[in-house]
Amino acid sequence: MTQRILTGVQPTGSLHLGNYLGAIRNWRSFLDSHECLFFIVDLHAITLPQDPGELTASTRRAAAAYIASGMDPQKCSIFVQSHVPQHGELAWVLGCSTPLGWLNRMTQFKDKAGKQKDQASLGLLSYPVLMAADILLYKATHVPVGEDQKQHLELTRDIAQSFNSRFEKEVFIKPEPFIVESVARIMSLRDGTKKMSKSDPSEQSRIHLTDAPDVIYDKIKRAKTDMDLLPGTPEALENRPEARNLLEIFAALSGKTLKETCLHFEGCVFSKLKTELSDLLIAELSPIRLEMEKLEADHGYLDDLLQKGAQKAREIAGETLAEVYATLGFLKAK
Ligand code: AQP
Repeated sequence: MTQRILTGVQPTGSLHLGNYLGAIRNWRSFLDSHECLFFIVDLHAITLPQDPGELTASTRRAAAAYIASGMDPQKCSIFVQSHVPQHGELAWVLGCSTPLGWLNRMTQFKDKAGKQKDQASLGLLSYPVLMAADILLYKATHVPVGEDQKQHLELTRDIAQSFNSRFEKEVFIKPEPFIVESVARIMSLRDGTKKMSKSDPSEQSRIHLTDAPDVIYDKIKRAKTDMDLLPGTPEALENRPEARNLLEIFAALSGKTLKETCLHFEGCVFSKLKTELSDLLIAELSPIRLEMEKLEADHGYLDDLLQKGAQKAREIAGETLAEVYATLGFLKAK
């Protein structure tokens, strides 16, 4: 059976270094070994309010970021979630048999809904059901997930299992998580205890893939640090979240381990780390930024490519949905 990978990012703003190191950069390694479907999850994005104009621009920018980061459109399908209506259709079917208790346990819902649970939308609560539909529609065998999405993938497996058992048929494949252990969670440059995030109100908290070299230098220069010299071992980074974050970013970009990186900077002041880190970031991100600028200027090319990706996705998704509808006993449309 084809090993199929499905993964994506929400177009909720400009992609940042966390999205790149934690997700997109690792997707390249699947291109030659798996059938790859990379999508832009706009239906998920609207679980929180989005500005319409910004959403359109962010969707094209995400597609440009995928391609510029090495997702060769000849080797994978890139598409927008809302271009494939089967996502919403399957989500409804799965939602009809997913117990509310399962959804109420999801920690991301609790985090995002906060104390105002009654004010949170149905979409925010049922987000994991839509995610299950995304994955099960394509019979994805593997899904690269960050630590924060592990619980949602477990729910997807439970939903698949419960549907298959009820109808005594292997309609859905239970997907395996693909956790890239080597990649650390990239934290905010302003607060080493908070993850780097598109929705952080501070622009200084993150490096965008589109940041020019002078902006990168400036953000790294202003990144929060502490008063001590840099330590020689990872163990000594306990309670030094900002130092750990900058060293981990350096390690991820240089291909060194955190231990080797600590040794390299042992006893140094932060400014030395910041200079070397800025140089590394600029070398990695500049070609991506330049390629993104070219791609973003060509809406025709991007939109055509996304249409082709959606066409392929609709073929696979349509087959699965037809199988699901037949299993449920829905009268076949003429
Ligand atoms: N800081 C991070 N470090 C490592 N990985 C990260 N990812 C996101 N932030 C970091 C990974 O990027 C992928 C896509 O994320 P997403 O856009 O779908 O949603 P998210 O995780 O909620 O990302 P943001 O930036 O925090 O978006 P907002 O602010 O809109 O919620 C995922 O694989 C994620 O693990």
